Amino acid sequence: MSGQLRSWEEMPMQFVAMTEEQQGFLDTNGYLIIPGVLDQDMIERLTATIDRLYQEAVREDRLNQVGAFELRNCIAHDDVFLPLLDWPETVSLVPYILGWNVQLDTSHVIVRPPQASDTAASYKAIGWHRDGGIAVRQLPEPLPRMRLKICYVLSDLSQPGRGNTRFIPGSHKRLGRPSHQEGAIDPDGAIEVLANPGDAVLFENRLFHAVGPNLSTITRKTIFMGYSYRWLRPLDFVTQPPALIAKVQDDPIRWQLLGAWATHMAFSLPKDEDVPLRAWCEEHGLDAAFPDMVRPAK
Ligand SMILES: O=C(O)CCC(=O)C(=O)O
Repeated sequence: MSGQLRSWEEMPMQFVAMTEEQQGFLDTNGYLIIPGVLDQDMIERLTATIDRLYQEAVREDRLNQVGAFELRNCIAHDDVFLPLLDWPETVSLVPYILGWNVQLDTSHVIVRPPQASDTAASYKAIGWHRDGGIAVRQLPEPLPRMRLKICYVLSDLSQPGRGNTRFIPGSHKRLGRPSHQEGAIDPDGAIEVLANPGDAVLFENRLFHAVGPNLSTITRKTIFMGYSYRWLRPLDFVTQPPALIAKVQDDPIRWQLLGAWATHMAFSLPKDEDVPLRAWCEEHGLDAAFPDMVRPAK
């Protein structure tokens, strides 16, 4: 590990409180933008690594069918992604939303290079969907909130048309697919998410989202880190490589977030040693603020 990552190794997850305003916005809209969470040094290190991985993929003809670069479970590919596992300004918010019984369930680099200028405005790199794969088709509605993603923005997405993720605010609480007027590019109420390098965009699994064309000259670079209840299966891996878990074995919360366990029923009836994040929540008063969500009866 580099010197900078070693300092992260030595510091346990810091607590950053979620404000009532943030909680209210997320509850109403299904997403939340947290500005400026990555410092310039982190932006540069992540970008340099993603640029290298992207160039390798271009050389080896590994872009996907829409010309984008995707790297699933990126946290197992390069140590530069490891600090995002418990990045204080964002991951501190996860227990407010899902409680302490959580894991990382995806870490996904997505790079979307500029597209041909004659690409239709209605083009979608990914169509409108909720997150969770097959689960969201097999579960009856209304769906529960089960997962959330934190998108770290590395390139300038402050203007629309740059391959920005699109959301339908409020769609997390509605039944069925969003209404869509005939001939309209997007369903009613759709927005393009605008964000600057270093910003994080948190959104929950029920929110309808899609990706439009990148008609700019800027290559869109993003990392999606997902968190969910530990009794759900992860999205883009089965279990993390033991060598990766070994890197965080001295930090109980990182160990939990990477999906490690201590007891044989850890995922259905966790004991305290399976879920050290529980003690962390208690230490920071989250059990008092959210008694049902954060600290169900033992
Ligand atoms: O914005 C993107 O590139 C894809 C986001 C998305 O659809 C997802 O993470 O499920």
